[in-house]
Amino acid sequence: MIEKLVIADRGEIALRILRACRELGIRVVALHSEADRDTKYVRLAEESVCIGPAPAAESYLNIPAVVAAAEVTDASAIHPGYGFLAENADFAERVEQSGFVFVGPSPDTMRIMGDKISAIRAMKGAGVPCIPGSDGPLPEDADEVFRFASNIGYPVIIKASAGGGGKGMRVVHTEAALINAWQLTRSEAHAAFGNAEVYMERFLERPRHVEFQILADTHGNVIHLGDRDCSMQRRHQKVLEEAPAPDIEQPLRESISERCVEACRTIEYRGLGTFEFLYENGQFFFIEMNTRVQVEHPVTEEITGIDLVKEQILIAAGGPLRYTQDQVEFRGHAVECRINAEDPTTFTPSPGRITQYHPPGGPGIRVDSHVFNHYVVPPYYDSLIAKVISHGADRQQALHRMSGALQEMVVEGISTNIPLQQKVVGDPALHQRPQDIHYLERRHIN
Ligand code: MV4
Repeated sequence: MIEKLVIADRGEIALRILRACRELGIRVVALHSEADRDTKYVRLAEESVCIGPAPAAESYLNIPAVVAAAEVTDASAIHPGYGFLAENADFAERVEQSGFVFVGPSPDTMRIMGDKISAIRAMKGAGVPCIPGSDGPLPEDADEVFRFASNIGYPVIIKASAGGGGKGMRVVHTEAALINAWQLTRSEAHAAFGNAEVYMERFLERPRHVEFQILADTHGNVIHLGDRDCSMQRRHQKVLEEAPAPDIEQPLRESISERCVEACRTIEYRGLGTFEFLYENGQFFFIEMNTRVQVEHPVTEEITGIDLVKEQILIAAGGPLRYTQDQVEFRGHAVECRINAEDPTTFTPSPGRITQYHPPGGPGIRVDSHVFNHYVVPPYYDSLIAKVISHGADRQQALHRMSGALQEMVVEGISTNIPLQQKVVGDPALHQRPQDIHYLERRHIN
């Protein structure tokens, strides 16, 4: 068993992981930059190590400093959280080579999923439905690229294989625009990722973003924990997530989750994983797989009652899954609102001192946050300061409880997106039906 674990992330997820460790009787080493010295998770951790100055490149992204901190504290495992090094296969490999348990899948699996072409190839091969496309890197020859596009049918999207999460992609509506877009995406990909490889897919115009959560141990057991709808986003930053994804036919939901489970068996996946899909006209299309715990994991925890971070650590320790698929029960509906320290009109970060902090509470309300009265939000990192999660018997109750929670919540001294979240949660169109990935930017902002 793991006796001491290093948390290689900051903010709310560092506190979330610490709490899971406390339940498991695991001692915690909190790693922090000079800017994060006075934080709740550093205070609550049994030990802490300052790994460098405020800029992430010199602290949270410094692989030798993170591994050295595990060595000097004699820890046995490293949890990478969801930011910084969480999906860095080279980091995972260094962690394992240094004799530590990496809380996540194998470095080889991370490498496959980090390269989007190889991820799609693996998933298509394992029976997961994918978007009609080039099924591999685009060739160097312009005529062949034209042929690919006309076979797929316009509009198409060109994506960098090393991209993901919205970086390095371009939509092409006409043959006239194709070659330019192809060359531009290639050179951007080369500059941004050092890898010019791009692929092509049919562009889906108004899909929803629906993802499936799976859990796999090292003994061949795999279960799924249902799905989440994350379509409410702005510039690839999720704003509101919910579970289960509304208005999906139950047989289709079950068939896709079974494909994901089967795919995990095929590739011998280990740990917590998320299959991201686009959902349009009653069909699912795989786009990417995330190999980390995700920001929105609490909505799944609320409807299943399963502690995903705890399970993730137990799997890393070599334990068998503690649930069979039959033992997973889905109860009600959950919604998460991400509360960011940002200007409500310009969306620029709003760091500074929180002078008043009153988190909401009551039945069906959970708040995951590392902040407190007089906490200073540093300017160096992302602007997430809290996640408000509501759980109810059904979607309507979960949304209603969320409205009340947002009204109750007080954060003063800095600007937050609470007013925007209130508008989103009160939006009649969202109550009526789940919306597509472009809805928020069309209807609420910009
Ligand atoms: C797409 C797409 C439409 N058609 N692929 C953006 C992030 C990356 N994970 C994949 N993305 C998209 N891929 C095809 N073939 C639209 C998006 C997309 C998107 C996807 C999920 C969530 C938000 C999004 C916002 C803009 C575009």
